[in-house]
Amino acid sequence: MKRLFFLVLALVLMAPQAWAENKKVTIDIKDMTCSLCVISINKALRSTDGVIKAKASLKTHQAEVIVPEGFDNQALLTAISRTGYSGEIQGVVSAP
Ligand SMILES: [Cu+2]
Repeated sequence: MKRLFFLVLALVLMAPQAWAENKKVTIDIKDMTCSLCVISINKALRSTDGVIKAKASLKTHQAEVIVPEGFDNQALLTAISRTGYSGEIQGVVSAP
């Protein structure tokens, strides 16, 4: 009986990690001016460890990046600045 209790406890404690949600980070990138900028920013974001999906848009001058819930958003800004652009986190929402 005691063993069962610990098993249930372990499952309950581990569940949030197992079903961890992703988040969508929207980043303002004001100095993005042409489709080449979009390509290099996409490339930089997509090659960043942990990034699930990334899409920069010239129309909105923003990039939307899907990363795991616990991901350090700063890594995205670092990747962007390495390509010569400057990004600013505009918002973070949870994503399915
Ligand atoms: Cu450009």
